[in-house]
Amino acid sequence: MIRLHHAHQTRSMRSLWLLNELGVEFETVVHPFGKNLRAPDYLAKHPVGRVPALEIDGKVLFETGAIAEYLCDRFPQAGLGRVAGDEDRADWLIWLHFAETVAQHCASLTQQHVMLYEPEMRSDIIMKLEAARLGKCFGALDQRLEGRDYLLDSGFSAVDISCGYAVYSGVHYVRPDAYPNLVAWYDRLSARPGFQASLPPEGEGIYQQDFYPAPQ
Ligand SMILES: N[C@@H](CCC(=O)N[C@@H](CS)C(=O)NCC(=O)O)C(=O)O
Repeated sequence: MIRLHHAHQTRSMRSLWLLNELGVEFETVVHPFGKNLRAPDYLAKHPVGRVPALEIDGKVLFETGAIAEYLCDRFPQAGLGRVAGDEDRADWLIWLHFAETVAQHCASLTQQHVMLYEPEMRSDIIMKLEAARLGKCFGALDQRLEGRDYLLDSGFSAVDISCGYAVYSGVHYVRPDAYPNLVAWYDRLSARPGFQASLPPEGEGIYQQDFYPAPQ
């Protein structure tokens, strides 16, 4: 049995979306986002109490990049990985890991705008800086997507999921209108049944607003 430990709208949505695209059987344990992830039984699965953790083949995997690579190797028939020797292997690795460059800005912005609920806990400078840095990442994705439907020349793969999740999170903080290639790609991704099946039930999740503007 494959079991995914997930919290709605967090990075574990990447692994959930990938599992949905792979079409394999799995179960999902949904955790509330918060201190319960530091309970001893969950810390036995993830050493610092984060999501996702994936139970598979008698092991518990953590880190979305490692999970993506493992699942693509384990279920090659889905064609979402690019193995060593494939001409898109280097690009697959680059965009798999660039997804975390993007997501770290989203995580910082989520901490500022959503988790630090008292205004005096927040930093205007960090909110502005992180939004600007996230915008640069949107620019890099937009540039890569010029003339391409997906991040790789060979078509849709797990790296679209990894970066696509980061953009799902990021559009809560940076408006994507200035990045037309990114918008067209994200529209293609978000229409996929696998993406739709990874969304939380109405009203659940970490975002209470569609958009959190940076302070002026
Ligand atoms: N690099 C890790 C990041 C995992 C991570 O930090 N997940 C966040 C959710 S997006 C988390 O569990 N945060 C809980 C917390 O900080 O308390 C990955 O890609 O899996």
